[in-house]
Amino acid sequence: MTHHIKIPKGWELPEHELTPESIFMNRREVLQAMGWLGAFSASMLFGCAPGSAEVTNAHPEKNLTPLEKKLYPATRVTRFKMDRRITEEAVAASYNNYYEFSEVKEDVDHHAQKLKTRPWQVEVTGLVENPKTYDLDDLLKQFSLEERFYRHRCVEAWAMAVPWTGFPLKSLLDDVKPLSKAKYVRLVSFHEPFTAQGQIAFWQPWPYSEALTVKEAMNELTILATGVYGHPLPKQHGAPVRLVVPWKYGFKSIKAIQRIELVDYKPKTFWNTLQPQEYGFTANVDPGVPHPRWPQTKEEMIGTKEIRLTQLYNGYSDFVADLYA
Ligand SMILES: Nc1nc2c(c(=O)[nH]1)N[C@H]1C(S)=C(S)[C@@H](COP(=O)(O)O)O[C@H]1N2
Ligand SMILES: [Mo]
Repeated sequence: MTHHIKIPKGWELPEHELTPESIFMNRREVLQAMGWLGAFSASMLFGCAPGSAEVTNAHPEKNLTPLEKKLYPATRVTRFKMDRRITEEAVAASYNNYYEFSEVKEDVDHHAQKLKTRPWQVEVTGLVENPKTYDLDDLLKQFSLEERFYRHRCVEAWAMAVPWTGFPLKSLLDDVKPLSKAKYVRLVSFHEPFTAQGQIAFWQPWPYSEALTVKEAMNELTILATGVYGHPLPKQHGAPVRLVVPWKYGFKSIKAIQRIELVDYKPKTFWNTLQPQEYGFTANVDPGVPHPRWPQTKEEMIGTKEIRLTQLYNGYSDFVADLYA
């Protein structure tokens, strides 16, 4: 039985509660802090950075390689029940959090096209028996892709339901064989301040990084996604490979991963370093834990604006509750 908890319209979240992830990241602040560049205008700074004018392999979701043409769309797995309508693709693809490119969700899809996502390698290193660097194509060939419908809940109180294509992170970890002293999996995104204008904020802990316990990383819900809506990821969703951990707030699901490191200490992470009171390390979706800026007992679906009650572990208790018992 599914739980259809639908709250009447009119309970919609006030506009001011749907403000961006952080107040730290507006371009004006970035420029003010860079007083030594006062002679340059914003357009000089952001328009003339090497490489930024050139759009490289834009729209990987439309320009499939022969290998990708064989692999997409992947077989759908129905084990993960969906209790709501899937978000429209165009809505999910034009409302994104990706602070490397813009603090304005509606602008991310445009700016993110600058990232060169081919060729791409993922280095898996640290406390493992077989450290290994995978080309994206190695990942696609070695691990079998499947499609899963997952809910996504951002700490900012917006939510979506999306068909990801990917494979369990566990398959990759089994391949490199973590040593028993490895306790955490640290995931690191790219660092290209000349491509990603948000990274000009040098006082922030770039590159974006996240971390899970090894147990969380091995959970069957945890996937590395290479696609969405039946095709490779568009850049704004984190091409060419991102994490998806659907029982945690969205910021844990790090995009454009370049390095995965097994470590024996609790790593520092991007948002937790910037604002620890607002972004806990564990970040399990929990309507019982209030947030200073956003309501956590309810959420608004992007596109339809439907309001729903937020569920503990985002509704994935059956899969993860025993991790925290
Ligand atoms: N590298 C990177 N990954 C990131 C982010 C980011 O700013 N940079 N934002 C996170 C946040 S806050 C959310 S809600 C999701 C949004 O994923 P989507 O844009 O595919 O919906 O990505 C997460 N992954
Ligand atoms: Mo988020």
